[in-house]
Amino acid sequence: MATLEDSGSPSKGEDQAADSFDHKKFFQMVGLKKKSADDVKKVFHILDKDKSGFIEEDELGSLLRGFSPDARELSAKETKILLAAGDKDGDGKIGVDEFSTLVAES
Ligand SMILES: [Ca+2]
Repeated sequence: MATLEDSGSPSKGEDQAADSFDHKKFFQMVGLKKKSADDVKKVFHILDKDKSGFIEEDELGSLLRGFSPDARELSAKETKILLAAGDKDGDGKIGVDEFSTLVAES
């Protein structure tokens, strides 16, 4: 008899095909995880387009374009998931330390 574990799908009951962005895989793919702390901070400042010192939700949605100009925008759902993963203090935006932690955890 098959068990529930055989399904291999997340238990949330959501389709993984859409909204499939995985920041851990992405950070590894672009080599961010191997970069020095200083280089990770440089990337942060590129993504912080308005130089507010934080990556806000709209800037987070354009994350992929910080690495490739013709990349797609993240969906609203993907952006919220990524924000939730990175926003440790719950202020709704990602600071440089939170970004560094997010990369280090990937
Ligand atoms: Ca900003």
